[in-house]
Amino acid sequence: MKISPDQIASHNQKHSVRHEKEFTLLTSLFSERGVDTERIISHLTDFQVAVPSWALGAGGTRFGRFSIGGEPRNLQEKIEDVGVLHALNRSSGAISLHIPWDIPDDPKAIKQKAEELDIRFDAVNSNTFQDQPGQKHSYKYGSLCHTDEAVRNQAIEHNIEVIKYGEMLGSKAITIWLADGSNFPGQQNFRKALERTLGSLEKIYDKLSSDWKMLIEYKPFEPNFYSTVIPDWGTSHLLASKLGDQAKTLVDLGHHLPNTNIEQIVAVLMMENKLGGFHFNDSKYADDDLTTGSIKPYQLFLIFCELVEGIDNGKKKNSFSSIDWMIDASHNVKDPLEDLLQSVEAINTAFTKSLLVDRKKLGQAREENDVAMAQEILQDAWQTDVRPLLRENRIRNRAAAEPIGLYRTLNVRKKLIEERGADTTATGL
Ligand code: PSV
Ligand code: MN
Repeated sequence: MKISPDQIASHNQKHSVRHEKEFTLLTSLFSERGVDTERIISHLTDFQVAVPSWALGAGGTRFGRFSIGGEPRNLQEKIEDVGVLHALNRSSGAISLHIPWDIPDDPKAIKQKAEELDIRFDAVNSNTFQDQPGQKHSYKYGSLCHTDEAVRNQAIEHNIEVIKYGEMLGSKAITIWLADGSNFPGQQNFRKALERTLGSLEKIYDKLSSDWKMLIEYKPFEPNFYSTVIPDWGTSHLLASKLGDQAKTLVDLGHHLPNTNIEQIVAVLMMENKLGGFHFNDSKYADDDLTTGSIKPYQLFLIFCELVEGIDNGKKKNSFSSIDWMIDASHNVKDPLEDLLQSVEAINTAFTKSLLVDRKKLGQAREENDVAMAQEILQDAWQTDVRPLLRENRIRNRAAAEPIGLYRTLNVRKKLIEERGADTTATGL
């Protein structure tokens, strides 16, 4: 399934009158406020969010999984689906692979397919949280932290293999998330488990080329419910600091206890040049993996405010391109492709609004401890309807004025079902 430039052009034609009206109004409001519209559009054009290879099918819970039909049957088809998303919004020009769910058996062909669709490979993810058929040692009691050196070595080898796959495809980072931890008090020696994890990570880190990053993800609970070896950003940061400059922390928005101030974590990590990447999603309770921006869009905006602050004003060299922007979500009831389009739109919305914040005025309000004014300044940006700007960015980049609208007009899901069948199941969780 491929969306043609003609289909996009005729869709955009239908939206042109309304769009012109809305965009002209917004730019005139912006020029009164001294906002540089072109600067924002150029940031938006450059900003690409990677789609997770494991989120292109309908997810589920341990209670059940309801297939959407037409799910990609292999990696080639997953890349085609990302191609559909990217054609619709021109903001999804990357894919993040999970190994062994998505082993590139023919890396050359996969790379070529991705290049044709203007898609690059973002971080590769290792998986030592599930046992694979025929695997010698089990990860039931942990992987990189395991008490048995043979299990640790198997997990280390797997991570090194993942780096090799990534190298073949042009990835520049490996993301490591460990399910390692304990379910009951007394089960694990916390200090020894962390020391063993560090020792294992050192062996993987040694295999990184100089232009690669190791992204260390943290999570407070699940699947272990008493302790996890890397429960929080502090522990991830500690490991990343001990490992070296190429190791960084990855912030998955769902990996925090309720009401954690994630924007503050982002600010501190940026201060230390240790923010390596993001897994965007949203949640009401914890790792719900819901559509980004569906529950706490204001929090997302505040996170982006810190990102912009850290990039513009940080003493250490942070840049938008030095951070890996990825989605990590699961779709139980929605069409995953529509859901991903919504996530990218929410991310771009928060990003755009954060660029509208009058940083000079905000700095002044902070210096003067004018708390109400500081809030007014944030609200001024937050309350602005930036949809015409996002649409303008898409139209200029030959994407669809209204991505979900065109997706539905073209009956993409129906066509995918005709092509692939109604009962296909994509690999992933
Ligand atoms: C774990 O909850 C996680 O966030 C990690 O990033 C995994 O790689 C991914 O989800 C698996 O779905
Ligand atoms: Mn994640």
